[in-house]
Amino acid sequence: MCSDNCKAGSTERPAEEAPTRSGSPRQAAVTNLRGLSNVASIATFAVKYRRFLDPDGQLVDDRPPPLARDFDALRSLYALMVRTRTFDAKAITLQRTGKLGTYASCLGHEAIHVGIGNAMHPEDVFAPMYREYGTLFARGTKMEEILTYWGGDERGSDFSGPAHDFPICVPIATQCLHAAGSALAFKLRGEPRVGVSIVGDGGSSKGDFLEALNAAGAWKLPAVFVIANNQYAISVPRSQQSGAETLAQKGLAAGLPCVQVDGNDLLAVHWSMETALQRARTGGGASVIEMMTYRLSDHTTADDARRYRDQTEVDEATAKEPLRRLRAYLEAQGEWDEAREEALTLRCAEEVLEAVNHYLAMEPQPVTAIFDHMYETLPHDLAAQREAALGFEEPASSDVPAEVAKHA
Ligand SMILES: Cc1ncc(C[n+]2csc(CCOP(=O)(O)OP(=O)(O)O)c2C)c(N)n1
Repeated sequence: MCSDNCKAGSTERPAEEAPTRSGSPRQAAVTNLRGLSNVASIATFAVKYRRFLDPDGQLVDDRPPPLARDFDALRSLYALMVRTRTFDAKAITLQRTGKLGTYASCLGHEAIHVGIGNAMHPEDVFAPMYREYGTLFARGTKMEEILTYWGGDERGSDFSGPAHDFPICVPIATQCLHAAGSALAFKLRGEPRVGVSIVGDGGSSKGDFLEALNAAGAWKLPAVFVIANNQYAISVPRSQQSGAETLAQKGLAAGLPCVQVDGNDLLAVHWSMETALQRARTGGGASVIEMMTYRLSDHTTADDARRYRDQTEVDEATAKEPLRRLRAYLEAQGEWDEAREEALTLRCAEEVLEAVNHYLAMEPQPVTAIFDHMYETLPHDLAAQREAALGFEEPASSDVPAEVAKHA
């Protein structure tokens, strides 16, 4: 399915050692600069781009994947995207009102996250970064668990999703090594399972990412490496991160098939994931997928993106966002309407409210909990800190004298 989209290049020497000129003007300039214009290429590469739905929700490819006609599936994927966005908006208001710690929004990334989660099998392993709520929800994680995590409570990492998935990973790109490691284990055990990781455009500059790709290429591991290119690594724009024309091509040096897709097009995301997962599951090795999107929110609630980008840029990106394009497609097919949208909006609001109430009603953990899950036997310096932390423990409400409690 992927052959016309993912063919990354050839390392065979051409039969005729004739002068060739291939690739981009940039490549040609480099070749000429070095005075090598009379030698043959030994490797040429291309990175293909795939989009099925344009920003107006029109099909732009005459060979859409079967999902394009599976309206039950599309409606439920659209519903999950709306649920995710409703959750995201609420989480930000919780942070603004002091009920949640710093939070990383997923606004604009919903097609990527939901598409990945839906294409994966439960037995696959997901190694997330920190904003893939749509994937986590698709895999069974509860909204209150995400809130608990961002509320600074480690119990939130005990997701109801598959227990073999990795927790949220903040050290940039290290999760790619976790996916590669899982994939190595699956290969050694002969299990038809896939390790999947996702990294940002910024994270794709890290050694961890490139090392994971190298291991996956060298050992033909069953892995999929997604780059969610949302155009910014906090305040650093894509143009300042890399001189490469695409980020997908970082996989070429590792010998991996690479493709770039429209990450706001659920059909393209899902198609590319299914293709890569199937390749990995059937012994074909790993793939790299660069999914193009735009971070419509601040980087996190600790950021103010107005300081480094213009509103016009955000407005242009908003016109291409993933929910309105899928809704427009469904409406044009007579598979969605205002009444369905209203009912969905209501359901999502209720579900989010229930999750928030659940989260807010949780009994806080004791202060000492932060010491209790890392070591079997606590090193002496941490044991001393644990002892000192007991002094910060708030008295249980029943221990507080009634007069004090009244004014608390
Ligand atoms: C190893 C490491 N270095 C630095 C940071 C600080 N940091 C947090 S997010 C971020 C930018 C990540 O940008 P990108 O990879 O593009 O992902 P995005 O957040 O845009 O989805 C940085 C540098 C970190 N968390 N880990």
